[in-house]
Amino acid sequence: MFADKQTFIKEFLETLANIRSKTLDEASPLDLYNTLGTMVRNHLSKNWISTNKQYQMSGQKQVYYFSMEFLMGRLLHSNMLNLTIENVVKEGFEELGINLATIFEEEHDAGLGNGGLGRLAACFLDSIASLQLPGHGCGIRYKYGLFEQKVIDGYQVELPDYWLKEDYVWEVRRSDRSVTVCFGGHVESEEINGKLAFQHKNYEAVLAVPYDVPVVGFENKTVNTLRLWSAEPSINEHEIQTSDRENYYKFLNYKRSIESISEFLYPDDSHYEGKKLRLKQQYFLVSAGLQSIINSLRRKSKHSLLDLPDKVVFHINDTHPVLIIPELMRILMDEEGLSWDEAWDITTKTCAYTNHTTLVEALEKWPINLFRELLPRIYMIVEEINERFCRQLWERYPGEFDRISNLAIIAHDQVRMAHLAIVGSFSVNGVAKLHTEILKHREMNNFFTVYPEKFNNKTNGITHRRWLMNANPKLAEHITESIGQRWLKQPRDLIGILKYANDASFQEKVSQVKLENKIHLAKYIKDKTGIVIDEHSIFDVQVKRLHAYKRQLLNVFHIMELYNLLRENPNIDMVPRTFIFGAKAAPSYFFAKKIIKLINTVANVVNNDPNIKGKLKVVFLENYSVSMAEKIIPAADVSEQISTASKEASGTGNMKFMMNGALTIGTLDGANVEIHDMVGKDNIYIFGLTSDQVLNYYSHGGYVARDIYNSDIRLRTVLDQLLDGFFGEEKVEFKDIYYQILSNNDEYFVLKDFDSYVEEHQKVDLTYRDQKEWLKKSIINIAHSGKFSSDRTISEYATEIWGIRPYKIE
Ligand code: 26W
Repeated sequence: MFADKQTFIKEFLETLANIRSKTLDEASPLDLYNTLGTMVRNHLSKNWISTNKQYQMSGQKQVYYFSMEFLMGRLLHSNMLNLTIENVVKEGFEELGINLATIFEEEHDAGLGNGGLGRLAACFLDSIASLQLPGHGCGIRYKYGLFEQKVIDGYQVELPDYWLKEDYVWEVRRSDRSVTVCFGGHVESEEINGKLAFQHKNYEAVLAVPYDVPVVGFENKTVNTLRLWSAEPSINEHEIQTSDRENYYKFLNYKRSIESISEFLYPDDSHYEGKKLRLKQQYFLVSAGLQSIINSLRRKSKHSLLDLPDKVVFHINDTHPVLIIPELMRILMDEEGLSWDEAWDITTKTCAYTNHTTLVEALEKWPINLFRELLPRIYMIVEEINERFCRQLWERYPGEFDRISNLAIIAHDQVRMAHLAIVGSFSVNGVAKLHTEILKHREMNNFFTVYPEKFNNKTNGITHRRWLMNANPKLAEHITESIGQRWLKQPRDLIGILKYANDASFQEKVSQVKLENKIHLAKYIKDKTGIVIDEHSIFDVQVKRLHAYKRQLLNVFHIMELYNLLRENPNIDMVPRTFIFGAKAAPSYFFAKKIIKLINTVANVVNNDPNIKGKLKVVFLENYSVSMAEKIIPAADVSEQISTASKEASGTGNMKFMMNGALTIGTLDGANVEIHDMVGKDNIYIFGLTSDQVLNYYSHGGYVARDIYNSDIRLRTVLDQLLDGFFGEEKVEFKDIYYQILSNNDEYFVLKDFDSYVEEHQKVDLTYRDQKEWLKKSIINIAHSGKFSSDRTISEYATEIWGIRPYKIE
């Protein structure tokens, strides 16, 4: 149907009539989107079926990536790119008078994730399929994705994100593959043939129904699967007599409580909350996913699961799906009849775990009462894992109570999920070199001593197909014109443009593309916010979740300082700057929401002050999302990656910006360290404390924020403006920020790093005036960004952790 323009047009009009009962002139943009989406889905279905068949026949080892979050964004454009049908569609649409770009805008983002961890999972799926690897995602089909953010009067307001309002063209409901997940009840044991057998009784049964989403590889025939689970009552509605009122109401309550399991995504990615529903979600995902995988293995061959580690590997994306470890033990022992030792041997050879954060407040720990009540059999297994582990430790460290209780999986009436993950997995990895070193030598040092062989690093990556080819097609085209198209499949080949870093015509083209992208973004900003920005100003961008450690506050303080300078002297010599923010705060994260209010308050004053002659503009874009990132990042000049060193495990936005030619201003944190290593110190703006310095202050003290307040007049002015109503708000509005810094001694070293931050920004300003120099640095960044393609990351996972090989689909 995409063979040539005419065939496409014919099929398009037919499909439109078939599925929407409309002719072209009656069709809305949404009709057109749905029609095209359906066609693309139909087009890939042959390869989807054959991929599944061929994996099944070949008995290839496959990876299942278990994650509570998949932040997929939109799929139409990326699927079309991977299937190489974009040109035909574009030509066909031109003839029909349809603008393809506006049709892409009709797709609702699949926002089934919070931020870094969820987007990483989505990039990984793209790379797994593109590298022809047998691997699939396993997640939850939340009815509501991450909330929609509105900014009202400068404050964040959250609205539900009902992304399934229109039919989702990419999913296929597979009720024939439904499984049952059991909660609550109690466990009875009896001896059968000299062996203890456990039976789960009186449980609440939940039907888990899978919805499959295809994951298309780039220019190959691989179509892997993202399987998302939805919770439904296991009793059918028509089995209930509606005349029996009491019973019917009971059923409705039960139905509601079951459906709540897959109702919404928890919107917090920084503070762990011990909510029962969240634990329910976690077990629901793991149990449903695992049962369906085991069922399919059983369908394939009748023999036992003893060779499971040769057939599959389960990847645990942070601790959220860690219950896969006891769940697998349960299935192997209670259903397959294996012994503890056999089951443990298999489990610890099939599970691998990635840690994504060292923030203590994000570590998952479940109260044992809640855990035991909800998952009685699973709790028994975790208890046994813990006992055996502690016994082993006792042999190794006799008498060292403290050390053992530090390492234990269950302690102080809590189950520590990270401990369970490390003990039950054969691999534990961090997501950037620095992060892994911090895990090994600080946060998880005790475990590293026990299991040094398990620890390894896999620096994150991003798919260059979505983030360069799709988001910045003109830059991609320009690169291809210069070095050929091998880089599309071998992103490391981007290094080929290094030789053009000083080439005037290459620079000119890069500059032109950037300007076009900036004009585009400026128009978008004007349409969305009414704010007019100068496309020749420096676009200085910080887009990411709002969190104290990411230090949007440092950025705002810098803006306030610039504004104070401009008020004093509107003629100061500076390149005009536009600061652009996008950030969602967790709904219960009071401090983060205050910072959003501060950004908007400062923006309002600065943007409306005619005296500063448009030299400074501040834009807060509401509802930051994957599709918005695709518009912003290609237009950025400066990428703000300014977390307190040691706090950001990796960051992936940093990589997206670099790949699109923005220069980074950042701390030596997360993957910034590796970006710095790649591009060299002259092509990145590094400032602030190092992670060692930060960690030293945390352990030994010695930092007094108030001293800086007292000695630095710039900061004193800025901080005082928070309290004196300078920005036209009530005086109490920002007092919490003020006291967080001065009374709580500035936990994230905002004041400490301020001076060096400002100094680097001055260098940015100076360099930008010399466009040749700036473009050279920009090109050097793009040239080195190939390392940060998730294709590299995934090849490392495949060979060093998963032990899986590419399998070519014919
Ligand atoms: C319990 C609530 C909760 C939910 C999600 C706690 C923590 C999380 C995630 C682990 C937070 C997260 O997204 N971490 C980010 O992971 C990215 C991918 O590895 C990294 O690039 C970011 O640095 C890290 O903050």
